[in-house]
Amino acid sequence: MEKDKEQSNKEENDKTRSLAQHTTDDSGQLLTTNHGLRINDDQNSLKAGERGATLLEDFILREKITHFDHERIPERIVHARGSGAHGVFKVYESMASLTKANFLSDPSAETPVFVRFSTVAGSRGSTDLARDVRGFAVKFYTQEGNFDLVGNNMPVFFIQDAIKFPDLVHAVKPEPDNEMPQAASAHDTFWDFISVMPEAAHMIMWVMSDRALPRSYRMMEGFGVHTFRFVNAEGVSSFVKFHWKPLLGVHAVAWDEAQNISGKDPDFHRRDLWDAIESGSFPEWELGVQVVPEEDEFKFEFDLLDPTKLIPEELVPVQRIGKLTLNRNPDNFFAETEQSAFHVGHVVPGIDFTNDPLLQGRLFSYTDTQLIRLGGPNFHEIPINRPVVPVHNNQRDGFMRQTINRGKVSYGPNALGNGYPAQAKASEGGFTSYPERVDARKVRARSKSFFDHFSQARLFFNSQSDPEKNHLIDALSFELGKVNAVEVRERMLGILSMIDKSLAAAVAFALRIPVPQDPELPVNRSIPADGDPADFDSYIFEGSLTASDALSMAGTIKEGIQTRKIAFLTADGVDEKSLSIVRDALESAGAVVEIIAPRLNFIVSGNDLQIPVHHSYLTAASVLYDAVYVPGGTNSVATVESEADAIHFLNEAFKHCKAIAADASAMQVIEATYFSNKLPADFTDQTVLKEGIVINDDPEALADKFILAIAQHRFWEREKPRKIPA
Ligand code: HDE
Repeated sequence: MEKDKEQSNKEENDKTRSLAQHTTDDSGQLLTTNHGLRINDDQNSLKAGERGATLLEDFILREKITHFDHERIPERIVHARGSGAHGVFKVYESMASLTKANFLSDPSAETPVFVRFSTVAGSRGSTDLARDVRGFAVKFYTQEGNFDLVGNNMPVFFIQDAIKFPDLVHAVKPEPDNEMPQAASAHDTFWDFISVMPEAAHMIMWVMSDRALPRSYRMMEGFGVHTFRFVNAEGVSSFVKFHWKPLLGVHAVAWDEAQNISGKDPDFHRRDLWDAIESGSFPEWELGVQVVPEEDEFKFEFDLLDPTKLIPEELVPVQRIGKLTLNRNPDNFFAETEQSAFHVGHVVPGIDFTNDPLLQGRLFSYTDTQLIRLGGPNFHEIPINRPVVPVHNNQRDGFMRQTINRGKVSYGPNALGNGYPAQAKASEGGFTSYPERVDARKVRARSKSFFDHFSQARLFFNSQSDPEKNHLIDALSFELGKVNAVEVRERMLGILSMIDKSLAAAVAFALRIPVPQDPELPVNRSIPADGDPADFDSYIFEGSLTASDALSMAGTIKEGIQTRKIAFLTADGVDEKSLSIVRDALESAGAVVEIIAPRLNFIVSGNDLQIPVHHSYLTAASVLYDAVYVPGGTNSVATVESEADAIHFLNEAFKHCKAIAADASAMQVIEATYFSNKLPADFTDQTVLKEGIVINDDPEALADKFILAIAQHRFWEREKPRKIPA
């Protein structure tokens, strides 16, 4: 059923995107060279005798090796590691009162999209589970041309001006002398830079929070970050912030877990996205907008043009205006995901820019980077980048030109070509920039309205639940613990103390150094040129909002267990009922159950049935699952109890705060874990602990409670007590 739906979606997408697809299918075909010559022997090169030297004449060998030698292209300078998927977007109701963008005005239109998720700092082959920002780039193939919403999973950014981007990236990338560490911000140069960039304070809170460790790409939010403009058919503009809200909620893994996943399955997020789409569990997000009328531009305590600020949802609610569904995996990673080229400057009529200085710099960067990465100016002709509407202009030639333009005329205006291609009037969909009034001196300066660097960092910290605050403190203690230069740690404590004194004290406690008493704000252009760095108090503003629920993940959607992965720890002799009743219940609720046993292929149940095994203890690991269950059956339970890997599996699941269930007859396995002595003395086999442990002798009752527990995602309360006083 789901497969049929997927197939029809695939056909629909293929149809809509037929212009953009150049697929090839080799099945049943004979081997040829790149120029169509059929190849008779692809196993042996041409030699002077069977044991002789290879001949230069062997054009087939040379063509093949040359192509291979050139198979790699430069990886993206940032966001090198990523995964993509195709899908569709549909607006719920016409947004025509706010924007003339066609794809946001017609609820019956299904716009094909390609989405690429990424980490930022790591190389193309690095782990998915690095502590990092995630890219969330969406290409809408609209009937008015491509619109790229090139966002992140965090709503703010490190810097306020594009001119600092190369510095930020040099600081976070592996250090230049020894190329270490890979895909990690926990090193001296990153924190040195941050410690003298107070404007990064807010973003640092996000990157040190669990948002930097998503459980899945399917379970993270997306943000356009900058304030953009909507412009309607009457030319009226409003400011807009874009959001993506995942229908599965926003969930993260634990830091210890993330580091383990990086070893056990560095492709964890890539695999998760791929598997969900292959199985028909299509990931979905709602597109949200926060709209601010033009006349309210100066109504806020922060500047709408400052990309280190968000608009709290309490001040401007997020309206959900449409849905994105990812329903098709790419056919070829390189051709589609790797060659996809996004650009914030790809807009359609009805969407326009603001003067956010970070956005303005990005408008230059994205085309420039594709020129080097994709080898020339014709990257828009690569199938994944082509619009679904035809392209007509007088641009010609260049490396790898695909289009065969007919005729003599490649200029305009022209008379020989009857004036075509002709400019489109606004009424014909021609793009006109919003005629924002500009009357100013040319200056290299920052607006004073950008100089509050701490109030929203504080808002974020204050909005976190206790476990989230603990994680943030642990993350800062970890990262600064990996920094060798003590003065960098000290300067960072100074920055933290400007955000929140108790936060700074908790990190200082872990580092065992005092919080500097009179920290100075670094002398750079993050404070007014005539400002006194020693007078940092004057740059510490109190925002009027003290907390915002939307900034915490604690209150996120916790309904259902669709696509959650559950491990069953088993062995020969398993009680078939205790296994299959729970498995069937979990699967009917949409979860994915995997049977783990000492050996592969199958186990034999107590009643002599063969049950397929997905993984042995060798290839499975607790960190790759959301929850774990130990079914009954005397021999199975005895084997699992004596299997060190199985006990480790449960211990890790407990440490990472996951739901754990066991048939009451498997209690001896639970007793072999380190957490058995944490269970209360009055623990009975009918109890569902608030910590998410379910033991029951009735598989049906157990399954019901287990499903409720898995849906909670994590029982963070199991962790150590809070680190900072209330
Ligand atoms: Fe990017 N960014 N960026 N960025 N960015 C790139 O373009 C850049 C920024 C984002 O999946 C590059 O094609 C500058 C903010 C995503 O292919 C490059 C500045 C946000 C992706 C570039 C920023 C982003 C990129 C590298 C500061 C969130 C991956 C490869 C002015 C709103 C897109 C490429 C994909 C990629 C430049 C800041 C998001 C070099 C100069 C803020 C999701 O052009």
